[in-house]
Amino acid sequence: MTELRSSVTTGFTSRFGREAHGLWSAPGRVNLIGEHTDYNEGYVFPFAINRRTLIGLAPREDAVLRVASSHAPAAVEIRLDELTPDALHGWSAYPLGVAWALGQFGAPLAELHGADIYIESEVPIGAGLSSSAAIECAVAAALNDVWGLGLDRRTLARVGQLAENRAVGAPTGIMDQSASLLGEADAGVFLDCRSLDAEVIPLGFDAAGLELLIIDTRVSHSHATGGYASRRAACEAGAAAMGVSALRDLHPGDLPRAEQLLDEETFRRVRHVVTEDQRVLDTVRTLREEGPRAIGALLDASHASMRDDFEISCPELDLAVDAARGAGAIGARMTGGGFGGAAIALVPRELVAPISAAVLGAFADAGYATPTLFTVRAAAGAAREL
Ligand code: GAF
Repeated sequence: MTELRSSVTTGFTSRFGREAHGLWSAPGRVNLIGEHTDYNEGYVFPFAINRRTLIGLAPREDAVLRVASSHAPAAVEIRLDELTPDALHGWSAYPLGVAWALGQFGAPLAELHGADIYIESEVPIGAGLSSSAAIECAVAAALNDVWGLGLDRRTLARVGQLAENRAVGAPTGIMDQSASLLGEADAGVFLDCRSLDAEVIPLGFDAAGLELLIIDTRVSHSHATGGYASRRAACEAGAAAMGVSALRDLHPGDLPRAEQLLDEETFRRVRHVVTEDQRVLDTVRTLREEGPRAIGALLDASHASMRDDFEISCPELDLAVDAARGAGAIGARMTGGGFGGAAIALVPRELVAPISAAVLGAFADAGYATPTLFTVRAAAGAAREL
């Protein structure tokens, strides 16, 4: 983090020719369990990770917002009164979309001063660890502070989601931003995506001698394209056919009726969501009653459901999960929106090296690109750093 701080400080000065007035950061997230349940108003159990996006910001005298990033050669600028989703394109739609979305939540954009913002991130892009939410939440936290808006963290999560839905055009749910804003060290965020009630629950991985291993397949995904939206549409069609406002209202006991009513594919989509909601509840209960070593079968079942019923896995993710499990992982599953990105494996600390070697060997044997492996810890949510 110290290195990232000095890099952002220097980057800000070289892009804008003056010093940043403050630094804010927000983490990426890993989802322990509860996939594609958030937009169905169900349950999720992610945690914020110790990989962060850091931004430097300095207010401006005029009403212009300028954003620059270590990944982009040129800054993008726009007047605050010109902010609309249609005016935003490419990477800058994430930070600028947040400014627009704050306006939708009451920020008087026409009366506010602009700002210069510089962004750097250590959250891998496209790995399913929500580099996008990390940008959105860092910017939301910063503008909320400098504009004196006083919005609470749950509202800021909705701001980030609105930016992603309307400015970026990805029809995603509320999970990633909630994890990035509400996360705490060594704990998961158990979120009811209907009420937005969140409970921070200790994970106990460290005390149990466990590590969470990320296997980034480097198969890249984007949620602004087809697969994610079509899964969401299938869920909404399934809910409508079953006469409920969201799949959250169905329970495993409703599945026989769903099977009779729905076509075969929609039924499998619905079965994933309904059983996944139940697995989140079971994971939280098991964690509390028996500790983290007992949740492996739930992680495994979640992966099977995404592979077979929701069909959002890919051969690389399946191989990562199988190889990790075969080498002694307690449980493993793909994480995030799917169609690429990363798998997670819950592993005894002493097996991190042999499991990593087994995964790398399996990928080499299959002729797949070499995955990136690293462990993550649950970390604190968005914060002002300086
Ligand atoms: C992506 C989305 F952004 C989340 O809202 C969630 O739907 C997830 O995919 C799947 O669980 O990360």
